[in-house]
Amino acid sequence: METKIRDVCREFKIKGEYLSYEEITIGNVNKTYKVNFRNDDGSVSSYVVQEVNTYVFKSPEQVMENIANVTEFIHSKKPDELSLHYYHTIDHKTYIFDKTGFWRLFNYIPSATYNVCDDLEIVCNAGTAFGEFQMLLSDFDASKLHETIPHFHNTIKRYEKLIADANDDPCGRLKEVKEELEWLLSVKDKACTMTRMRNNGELPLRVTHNDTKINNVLFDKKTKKALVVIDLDTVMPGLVGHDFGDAIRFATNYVEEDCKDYEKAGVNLDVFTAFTKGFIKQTVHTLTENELNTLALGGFVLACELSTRFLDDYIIGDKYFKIRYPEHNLVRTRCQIALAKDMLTKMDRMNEIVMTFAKQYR
Ligand code: GN1
Ligand code: MG
Repeated sequence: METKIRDVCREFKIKGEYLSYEEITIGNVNKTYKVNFRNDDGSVSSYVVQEVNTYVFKSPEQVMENIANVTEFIHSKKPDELSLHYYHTIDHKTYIFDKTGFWRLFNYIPSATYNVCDDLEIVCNAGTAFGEFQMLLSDFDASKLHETIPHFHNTIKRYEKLIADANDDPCGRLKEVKEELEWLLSVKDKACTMTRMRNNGELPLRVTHNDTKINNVLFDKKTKKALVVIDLDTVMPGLVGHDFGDAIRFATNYVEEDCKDYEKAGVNLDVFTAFTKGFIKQTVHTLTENELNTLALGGFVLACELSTRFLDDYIIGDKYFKIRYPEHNLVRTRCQIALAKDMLTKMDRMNEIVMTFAKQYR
């Protein structure tokens, strides 16, 4: 791997003396490495090298085109805001696509990231960052975007795939997951509410981030302010409730999304309140009533959707998500189901919190 990483850096014209590399293990699909170089003046510069997962992203060139367009658009509105800068190769491309894979390289931003966080100031700043991200893109021409993963947050299609793969049962794993599958099917109707509303024209399509985990925001270690929203791979047309919901299902969970003690999974309402405050303050003036009314539901929808995706991947033999041990996708499924169940019991309270901030900031 080291030789490949050094080759990639050379192709991206990185100057200086190569020192070392380490894997950054955050992220469930791409492979990410931090690489360190010594400059001529003795200082050290770090870069991020990423191998994009081409099983997941079938047209990675289109992903790069989307990122370039969106980053440029945000930069034109907020020129002083930090952003990831993708380096160019000798032949002026922002990627290398060869038989070893699809590679890209960008600047490393020293910062703090969180997988779980109960510092309410940081959580509120994350809500602000994702809310602002959405607002900055509110007049972005969505027809310029490639749909890099078709039907990404189409919960109905996610369920259809799960059911079809469970029927095929290619790895003989169905017998282990009967209970999980049964529960997911029992809430299918509710979990598909937002997709149905979208199909009926009751929810507007916007340009959304689509992967709003709190670890996709880089924070200043000292001030706790959000520095930049990263991982723009899945920026596509989508629903605001997807972005809010995905953030909620990840950030408000008492435990990490793949915690083996899944009975500990659940919504921390203080964290929910803090995130909601930041998000609503940014977005409230553009949200429709239907959007507001489905924000909290979005958390449940996304927890169910992720459960179907993790469970489906387990059933088909772990093809999509990186796993660190054989039952990893099953553990992820169980943890998301436990979270979804807890969300059902707290849904009224979550809706009240959304409405309180909506009134306050309107
Ligand atoms: C994947 O790789 P990462 O962590 O950025 C996935 C998301 C899931 C997430 C679950 C392209 O994101 O949709 O919510 O794992 N990304 C893709 O942790 O499928
Ligand atoms: Mg991602």
